[in-house]
Amino acid sequence: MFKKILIANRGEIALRIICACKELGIRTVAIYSEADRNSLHVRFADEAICIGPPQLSQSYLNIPAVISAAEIANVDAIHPGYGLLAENANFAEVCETCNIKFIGPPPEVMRLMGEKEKARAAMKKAGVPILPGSEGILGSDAEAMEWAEQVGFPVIIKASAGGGGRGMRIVRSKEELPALFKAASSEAAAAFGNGDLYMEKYVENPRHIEFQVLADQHGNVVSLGERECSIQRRHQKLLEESPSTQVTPELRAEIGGILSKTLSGIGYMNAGTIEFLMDRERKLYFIEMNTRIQVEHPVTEMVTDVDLVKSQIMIAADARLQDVLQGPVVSRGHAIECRINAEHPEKFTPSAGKITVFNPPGGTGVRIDTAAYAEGVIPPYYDSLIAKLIVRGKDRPEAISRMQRALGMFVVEGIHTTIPLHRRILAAPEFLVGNTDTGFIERFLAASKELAAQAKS
Ligand code: MV4
Repeated sequence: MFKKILIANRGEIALRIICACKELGIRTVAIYSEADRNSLHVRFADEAICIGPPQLSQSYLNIPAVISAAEIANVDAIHPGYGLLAENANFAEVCETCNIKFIGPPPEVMRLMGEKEKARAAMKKAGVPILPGSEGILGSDAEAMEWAEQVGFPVIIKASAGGGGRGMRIVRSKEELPALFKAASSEAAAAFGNGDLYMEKYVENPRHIEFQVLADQHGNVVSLGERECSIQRRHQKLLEESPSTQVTPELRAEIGGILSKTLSGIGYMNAGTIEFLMDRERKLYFIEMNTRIQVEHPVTEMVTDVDLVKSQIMIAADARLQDVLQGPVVSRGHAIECRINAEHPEKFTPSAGKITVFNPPGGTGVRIDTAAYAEGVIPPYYDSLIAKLIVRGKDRPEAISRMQRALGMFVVEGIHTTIPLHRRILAAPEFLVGNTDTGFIERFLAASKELAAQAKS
């Protein structure tokens, strides 16, 4: 087992990784920027090294600075968390070269999944269902037109280097295709330094459902079921739950089986998330794979009782899945996560500053992952997630009422948060019946606006 791990991250996920290390008896090294001197990840790590000024490019994204810290502290491994360097194959390669274990899949596999068109082709070849669409990178708008007519409008053009919605265009007719192709291509080139595009049939208001897997370094893969993550705004997830109300045990087993075979064949290792879209017929189609631990991993942990971060570390240290899991994975009850962001409630703009009061809720079935504390300052340089409130109940109704009461007891003062928004979402009739496709937030916000206008008149 590793003796010492460097955590190449900050905030709640850095603390989450420190928790896993402490329970495994592994020493921890935090890295931090000048803006994070008073952070809890610095306080709770065994060692901490300042790696630069607040700007991400000069601190948490500065590969030479991160590697220097790892060399000075003489660590065996680096856990990248999510975001930042977590899906940077070059970083994983540098770690390997320096004889430091990168806790994640091999760089080649990260690179394959980072090229969305290649990932799609690999999944198709292995028998994972994908949407009808183009084969290979689109060479020109003329080629795009040929595929679009074969697939049938509406189609969606996506950046192969993309993800998170950038370089994406929905095309509803022949006439608008050339201009949208050009726009997507230049947006992708500017954002990712790569203008490569591919095409899929467009699914109207799909659900976003993702499967969590763990794979060891000996070819064994296990599926830990799905998370439903359709409640998002501007490609930022707000609320996630597990299981999905729309996935039957048969469908879960079918997809789990296909994924195990496929990922074993690809040589996948460590934790991974396979994203699907679900259409009105409740069919699942692969769209992308994430090669990291995700923000919403706790909902899977709550229903399966598997510690995913500890599993990642043990797998990277060459443990076998059977020794990591010590028995079959069984899912019980229902879990929900609300992302508590420091942001303005209506405008969704970041709300940095000092937290004056911080009273997190507790009680049965409640978990909070956070690095926030009273009198702590939320710096303006980083993302706005300040806490994740996760609950588990015996079923969805119990999880919902538990989340409502926990949100009602979560007091944060000094900054604006998404707590009031979550309370309203959880009370929405559409949410209560599980009608949570990717169009939910838009309908919900329009209805809230309507209600507010009526109340005034
Ligand atoms: C789609 C789609 C409809 N049809 N692909 C958005 C981000 C990127 N990861 C994939 N995305 C989408 N791909 C096809 N063929 C609709 C979206 C989409 C979406 C997906 C998941 C969650 C929220 C979304 C919001 C808008 C669009």
